[in-house]
Amino acid sequence: MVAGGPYFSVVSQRIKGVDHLFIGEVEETLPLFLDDLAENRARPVYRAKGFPSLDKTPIPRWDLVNFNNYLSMSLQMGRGCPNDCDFCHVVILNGRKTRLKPVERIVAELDALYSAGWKHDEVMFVDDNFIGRRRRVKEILEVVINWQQTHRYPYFFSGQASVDLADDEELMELVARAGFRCIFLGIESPSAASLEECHKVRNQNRDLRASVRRINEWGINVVAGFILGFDADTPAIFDEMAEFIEGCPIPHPMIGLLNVPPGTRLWTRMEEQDRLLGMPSGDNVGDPAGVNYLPKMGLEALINGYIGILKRIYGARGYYARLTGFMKGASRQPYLPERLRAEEVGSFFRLLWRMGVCDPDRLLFWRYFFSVLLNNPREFPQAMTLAAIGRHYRIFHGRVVEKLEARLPGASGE
Ligand code: B12
Ligand code: SF4
Repeated sequence: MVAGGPYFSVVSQRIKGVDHLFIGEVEETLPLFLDDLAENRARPVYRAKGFPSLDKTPIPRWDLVNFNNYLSMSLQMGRGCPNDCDFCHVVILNGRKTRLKPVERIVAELDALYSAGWKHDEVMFVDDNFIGRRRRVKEILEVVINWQQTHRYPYFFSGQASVDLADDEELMELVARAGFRCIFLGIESPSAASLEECHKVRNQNRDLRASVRRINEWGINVVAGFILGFDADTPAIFDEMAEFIEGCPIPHPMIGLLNVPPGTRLWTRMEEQDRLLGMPSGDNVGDPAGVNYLPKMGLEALINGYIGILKRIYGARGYYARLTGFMKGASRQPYLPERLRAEEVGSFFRLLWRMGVCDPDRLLFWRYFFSVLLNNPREFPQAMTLAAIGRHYRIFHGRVVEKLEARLPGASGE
C-alpha cells in the first residue's frame, strides 16, 4: 500500500500496514518512486527534501473524474502561508514562503477544467491563503478576470484568505470581479487573549467585525472558522462568539473544538504540560468530541458550551436573520452575472416545495424570500442557494448535537 498527503505526512512514524510512505509534497519523490518501482527496488519511505517548485506539478487528469459526483472542483494557485499560528501545521507541510504557479499555468488549468466539461459551477482555489503575495496575486487575478470574461463567466470561485484582505480595496475589487462568491477566513476567536495565545497575529489589534463587513459589501459570503477550547477561553466565550457571529453577520460559521496536531508548537506545549490524550481524530462527534488534550475549562464544560452555541447559531431564526443581514450588507453589486440555467429551474421548484411548503420554518423562509426580492433581486439565485445550504446545516448540526449530548457524562448508554 502507498500512502501520502497531509495526514500521513504528520503522523508518519505511527502508521502500520503501509508499504511505501510519502512524507511531504511529492513532486520530486513520486518520479523517483516510479523509477524505483520499475526496477523492483522501491523504498519504504520517501521524504521530500524541502518544498518543490510548483512548475513541476502536473495539470490534473480531469478526464479521470466523473463530474456528476461533485459540487465543486479544485485548483491551486500556490502553496505555503507566511503566518505561523501555533495549532496549524500548514507551515510544516507547505512552508512559510508562498510559492505561486506561473500565471500561464493557472490559465492552462482553467482551460483544462473547462475543456474537460466542467462548465457552470464552483471552483475552489485550495490555497491555504491565496493572498500571501499580494502583488503577484493581483496580476494573476487580472488574468483570471480576462479568462472569465472571455468564457462568459462560467465559474464562481471560492478560496481561503487571511483577514487583511479587507484592508486592500483594490485586491477586494479584483477578487469580486474575478467571480469569488465565498471566502473562508480563519477568524478563530473573538477573544483577544485567545488570539494572542495561538499566535494569530493578523487577527490581533483590529476590528474583526468591520473587516468581515467590508468583504461582505462586495457580495462575498465570508465563511469563517472558529475554534473553542483555548486556555484563555473563559465560560463567557460561547456567548461572546455567538454575538460576534450574529453581529457581523456570518451566515456560515464553521465552529470546531481545538485539536492538537502532532508536529505543531501547540503539540509541544501540551506535551510539556502533560496534557495530551493521544492523536487527533479530526472527528468533533467522536469520543471525547475529538478533543485530544485536557482543556483548561474542563471537557464537560467545553462540550456543553459547544452544544449551546451550535443550537443557537444553526437554529432557523438566527440563520435567516444572518442571511438577511448579509444580503442587506452586500451593497456593492457583485460582478458575477447571474443566470438561471435550465437544470436549475427544476431545483428551484423543488426548493420552494421543501422549504416553502414542507419545512416547519416555512414562514421564516417566505419572509426572507420576499425581503430578497424587494431589496436584492440581483442576488436572488445566490440567496436561494444559501437558504438551501442553511436547511442542510440545520439537519447536519441537529445530528451533531444529538451525538454530542450522548457523549456527555451521565447520558444514558455511557
Ligand atoms: C482544500 C481543503 C479542504 C476542502 C476540500 C475541497 C475538495 N473538494 O477537495 C474542504 C473545505 C472541503 C476541506 C474540508 C476539511 N478539511 Co481540509 N484542507 C484543504 C487544504 C486547504 C488544501 C488541500 C488541497 O487540495 N491541497 C492541494 C494538493 C495538491 O496538495 P496536497 O493535498 O498536500 O497533496 C500533495 C501531497 O500531500 C501529496 N499527496 C496528497 N495525497 C496523496 C496521496 C498519495 C498516495 C501520495 C503518494 C501523495 C499524496 O501529493 C500532493 C503534491 O505534492 C488543506 C491544507 C493543506 N495545506 O494541505 C486542508 C486540510 C487537508 N484539511 C484538513 C481538515 C482537518 C479538514 C476537515 C476535517 C475540517 C473539518 N473539521 O471539517 C474537513 C474534512 C473534509 C472531508 N470530508 O475529508 C487538515 C487535515 C489535517 C490532517 N493532518 O489530517 C488540513 C491539512 C488543514 C489543516 N492545517 O489542518 N478541506
Ligand atoms: S493563517 Fe491559516 S494556514 Fe496560515 S498558519 Fe494560520 S491557520 Fe495555518
